[in-house]
Amino acid sequence: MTQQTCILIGAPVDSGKQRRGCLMGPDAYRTAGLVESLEELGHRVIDQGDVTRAEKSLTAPDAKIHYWSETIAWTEALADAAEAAMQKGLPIFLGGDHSLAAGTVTGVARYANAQNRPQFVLWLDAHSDYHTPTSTDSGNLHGTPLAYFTGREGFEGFPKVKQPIPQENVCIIGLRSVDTAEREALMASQIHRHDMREIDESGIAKPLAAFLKRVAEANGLLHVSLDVDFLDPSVAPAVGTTVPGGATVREAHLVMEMLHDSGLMTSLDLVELNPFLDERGRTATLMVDLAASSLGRKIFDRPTRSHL
Ligand code: 6HN
Ligand code: MN
Ligand code: MN
Ligand code: MN
Repeated sequence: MTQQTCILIGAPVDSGKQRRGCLMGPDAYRTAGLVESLEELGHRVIDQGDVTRAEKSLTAPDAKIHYWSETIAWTEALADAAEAAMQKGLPIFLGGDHSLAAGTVTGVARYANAQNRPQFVLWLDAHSDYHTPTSTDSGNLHGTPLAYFTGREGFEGFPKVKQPIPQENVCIIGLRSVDTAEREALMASQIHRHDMREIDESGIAKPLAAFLKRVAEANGLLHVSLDVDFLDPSVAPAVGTTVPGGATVREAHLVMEMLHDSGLMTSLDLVELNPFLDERGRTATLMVDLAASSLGRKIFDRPTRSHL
């Protein structure tokens, strides 16, 4: 198995929504044994501690938007941290809510651009997070990062996205809660989207294998953004935006195991964990186990990548 240098980067971002608690995420992952689990797999692990952000006071384009300045400051800080970490190994961003992906994805995309390689994004989530600051009803910016890094409008005040991720390089799996404005924009886009109905009917391996094949053929870099609510709330209760009907423990592990087999994942976000809502650490532990699967933990070795 190839040994990786895993760079752990705490991103205690809590500005993407009003319910507080995601700022405790990075320490919950550390407490649940993330470092030890990855070291046990033979990887080198460097925990860089938590990123900090600047203080800013900017005016939001609309009064309904929550924590505009804080989220912009996090985006700047995390984009820089992500770009720098890509030079050193495989960054794992310990969130923090999903607004952090505005920074992490644009940062890794800057690195990909410098390498002359295309950046791909796998978004594992109940939600599409494809609102713009104009279309959002809730005003919660964790519902917007995918719109930001694909270059949609309405983010003036945020760092300008110089290398937007092409729509066809994005694949969302796990969808079951999409707002009307997001649905219309998604339908008009080239973003690959796979809802739970499709997973129920044809299984989760099929759309993932097709996407991984395209990443491999393009010699792309692959950022994976894992939202806790991709999972069913019965197994992952520690999240503010629970939606019933999510991925099972095995479906989620299969995704991570296939990612490992593909050898394509170059960066990873673990987002939306709210330890304040957890039950004896079970959600944090499951997320750590999923990260371990994506980095090579398996039940038995398999001779070939038969599903690809
Ligand atoms: N997440 N679409 C809803 C909103 O408020 O815009 C939910 C967003 C959830 C955000 O999954 O990271
Ligand atoms: Mn999300
Ligand atoms: Mn979500
Ligand atoms: Mn597809």
